[in-house]
Amino acid sequence: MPKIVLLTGAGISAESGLGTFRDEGGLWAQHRIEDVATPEGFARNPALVHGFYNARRAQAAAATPNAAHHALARLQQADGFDVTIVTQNVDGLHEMAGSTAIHMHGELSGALCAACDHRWPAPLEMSVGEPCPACKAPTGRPDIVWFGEMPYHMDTIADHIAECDLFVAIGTSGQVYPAAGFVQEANYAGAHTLEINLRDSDTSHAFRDHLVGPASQVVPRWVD
Ligand code: BV8
Repeated sequence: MPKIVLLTGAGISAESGLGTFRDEGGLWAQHRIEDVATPEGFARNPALVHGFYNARRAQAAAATPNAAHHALARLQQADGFDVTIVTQNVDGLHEMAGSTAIHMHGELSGALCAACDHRWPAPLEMSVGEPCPACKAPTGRPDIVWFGEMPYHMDTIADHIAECDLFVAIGTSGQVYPAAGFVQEANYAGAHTLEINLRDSDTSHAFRDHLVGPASQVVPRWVD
């Protein structure tokens, strides 16, 4: 059975109204990465980081999957293909559309204890000194992989890519590692590679095929 690995980035959720990071006016134009997406930033000013993720958690809770998410769910449920979705996104829209996905950068819906590594469903608003339900320490943080932290499920992802016949990247700028290196791993594995994006990314050169346009239009056409 043909094995497909799909890597999604913020661009697949853009038409669900969730801001991307590096497009015009994106999240990294409004906030310094060092302040809101690093462990050092969280140690320095936990209230600022909780505020950043509380706002994104509320936006994600109000967002709905778009036609691209739904098309990937159809593909994953179709007979005849073994489809793995690896997402850099933390918004939960793949699951809301009926997919299962590997979340390599964590999830807005999750909370993590910095002291004992316990995980639990995050409240809509997390605050400084959020108590861990397991060890009771005031060390709750968003269950998000920040810069300088090891993304989740890397061994599983590497195994899927090593065995895949087709690797498709959808809506990612190819600027953040290790995700940006996955296409090279797919090329080494002899897989066919396809990039779906509004425009060229930093890794477009490494893909054999390209489909250009908004994900909500291009992905359903490609899937169906
Ligand atoms: C690691 C948190 C090692 C979640 C994110 C120096 C010091 C430390 C590390 C490094 C360093 N130099 C390099 C690194 C590695 C670093 C890195 O890659 N830095 C970059 C900036 C150079 N990576 C890391 O730190 C990673 N960890 O290396 O650990 C290690 C080893 C041993 C032990 C411990 C550690 C961790 C990376 C994860 C960081 N967390 N975010 C959150 O807040 O959401 S990354 C951040 O960027 C987002 O999570 C996002 O997932 C990721 C990628 O962004 P994209 O999804 O691609 O979004 P972007 O806005 O960039 O692009 C949108 C795209 O969509 C565009 O191409 C656009 O054209 C397209 N688009 C827009 N609209 C549409 C569309 N396409 C189609 N349709 C549309 N409608």
